[in-house]
Amino acid sequence: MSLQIGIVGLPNVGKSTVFNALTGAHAAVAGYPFTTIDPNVGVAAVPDPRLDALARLIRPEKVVPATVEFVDIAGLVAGASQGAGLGNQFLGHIRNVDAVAMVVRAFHDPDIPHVSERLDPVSDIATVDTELLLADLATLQRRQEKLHVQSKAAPKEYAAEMHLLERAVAHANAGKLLRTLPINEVEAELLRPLNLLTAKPRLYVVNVGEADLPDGGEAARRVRQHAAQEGAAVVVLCAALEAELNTWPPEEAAAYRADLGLPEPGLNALIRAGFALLDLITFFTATGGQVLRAWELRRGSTVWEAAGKIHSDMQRGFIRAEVVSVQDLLAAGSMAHARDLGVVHLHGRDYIVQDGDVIHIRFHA
Ligand SMILES: Nc1nc2c(ncn2[C@@H]2O[C@H](COP(=O)(O)OP(=O)(O)O)[C@@H](O)[C@H]2O)c(=O)[nH]1
Ligand SMILES: [Mg+2]
Repeated sequence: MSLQIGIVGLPNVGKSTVFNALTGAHAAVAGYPFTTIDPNVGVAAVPDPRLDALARLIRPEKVVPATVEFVDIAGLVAGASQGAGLGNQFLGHIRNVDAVAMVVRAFHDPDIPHVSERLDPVSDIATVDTELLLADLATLQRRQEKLHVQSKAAPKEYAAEMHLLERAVAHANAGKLLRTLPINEVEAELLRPLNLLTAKPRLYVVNVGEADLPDGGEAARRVRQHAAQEGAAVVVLCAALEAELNTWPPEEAAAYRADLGLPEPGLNALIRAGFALLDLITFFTATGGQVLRAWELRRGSTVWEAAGKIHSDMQRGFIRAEVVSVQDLLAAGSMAHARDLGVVHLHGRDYIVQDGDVIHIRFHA
């Protein structure tokens, strides 16, 4: 299953507009199909200039981009952790995603109600985080109660986890996201099964009015400042504009963007930021020169794991991999020339795949 990014935030901030624009954008850009799996789940192709350059070099019959899934999660209201609104359902959906894109509203529109009178994106973030933290506290406390019972028989065995849970509860009680709790690998493993909502990787999407593009103005500045404390990425876009431009002829849309000082669709930046957030890298394959494909892979994976993504036969019969970086291949101009130049390397199954590797797997059929 693909990794998923949940689009979350208060009602009427533009979540569905972003989600729908993601759909529309990629229907319009040849080679970057966007498929909707169900009304709330969509697959976004990852825009990648390296793939485009490889396609110009190899001239394959088909180009398949790397992908990442987005889920449009219904709006959260204050009190959700107590079941208000779609409360539990909402929190359950967030529990299932691998990362969170939090949309905040920074556009003015008197016709579209907002939870508070004033536009204050940082306070909106706090409203959402309060609910997420309350839900996490409930999860942590349930775990504590369970351990308390279990540890009666074997206190030593559970001491480390009990201590960790106490620290986590204190952290959340102080209003701090569990993502910022300092923990080691072992502790991370202990917390992982709890699927804590505020521990998930996160980025912010500031939905601004068109007049505030390209930098996003004061609201975006405040969100950036807030995000910097968490080390979170921020993407500024105008969702309504993105949706509108998707319906325009591509050259006209590009010209309009250029006038606004936007180098590319805001959604491209969002997809790339989401990809990075999931700690994914890209490797490329060009099967028989006919199908050029970009694949998403967890950073730190071996070439043997990469082979398994392509085909289970390739993994089972793995002999070795021929690897060249996309830059070296593009500079060489052809695989044959790259070999002559000595930039194609042979690797065994334990080689750690690097972002931008072009890989050819040799295997026993
Ligand atoms: N003016 C303006 N309206 C927007 C923008 N983004 C979304 N909207 C409008 O705000 C309303 C709520 O948007 P929606 O995407 O359904 O919000 P959600 O509840 O967060 O999913 C809709 O009427 C949208 O057309 C924007 O960037 N500017
Ligand atoms: Mg919606």
